[in-house]
Amino acid sequence: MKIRWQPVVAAGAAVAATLVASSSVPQATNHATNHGAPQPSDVQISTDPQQLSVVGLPCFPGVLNLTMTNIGTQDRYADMTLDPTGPLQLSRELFSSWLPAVDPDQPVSAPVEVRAPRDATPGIYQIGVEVDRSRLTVPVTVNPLPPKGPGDNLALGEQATASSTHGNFFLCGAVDGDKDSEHWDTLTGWNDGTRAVFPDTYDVALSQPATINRVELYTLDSAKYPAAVNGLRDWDVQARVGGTWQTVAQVRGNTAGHVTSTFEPVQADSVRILCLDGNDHTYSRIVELEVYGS
Ligand SMILES: [Ca+2]
Repeated sequence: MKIRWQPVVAAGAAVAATLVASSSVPQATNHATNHGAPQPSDVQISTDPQQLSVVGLPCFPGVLNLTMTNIGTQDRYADMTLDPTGPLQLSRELFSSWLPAVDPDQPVSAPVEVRAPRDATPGIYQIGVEVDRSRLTVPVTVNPLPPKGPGDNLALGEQATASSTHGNFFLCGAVDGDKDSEHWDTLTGWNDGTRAVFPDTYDVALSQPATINRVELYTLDSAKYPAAVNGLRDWDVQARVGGTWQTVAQVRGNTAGHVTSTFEPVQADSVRILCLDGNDHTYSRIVELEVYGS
């Protein structure tokens, strides 16, 4: 089975699903004792994308953008409830918002992260999305776990932590399998949140202790943002061995987009990039961090 590593949300072809439930129901059929309550058809709901693929790794969420639009004539408050099936875990199961009735209609959106645990049975599950009596169903495919044997990237999708993360970026963006800097402005890559303050740290915890001897770091290096101008310049590669961080490699004065650091094999349970400076001296930027064993 081919495993799709990128969340479907990254695909440009994704188009918002739209449902206006009950919109074909004539207003006259609503029951007579309506004390000014909004009609079910007042809120249009959609999700982008319409379906998701996820993998049961801790730092590999799929992201679903939820949208509610008041298409009626009365200001109102709305609760969108999310109902996941099977092993799916959501970062929220309720999205509530005040929805003023304005012209043109003003959509209100919020993201939800969708995860599956490592032991999730691969298959197709779903998330029910509901406002009043309007309902959508979003299919979610849980793909098999990637191999993590010799020669495989041990950092892929594993739990990342960082000293800080800029609000426009995802913590997990540097372990999502996408090392293409041209995707930087959209979804992939980590950017710290403390401008012109160093050091910054980006850690990834391996699923189990492993003998490692190589780290591949992809910093920002695109046509618009060359590494020599905006990439990571100085950093230490550290491995946590027996609970203690050890520096296993050092990189200084880098201007390349891709740097391979090899070192004597160590048995480690985590890898850290200790970011000491960027070429523009503002932010630490990592598009992808890969860890390999011997
Ligand atoms: Ca990435």
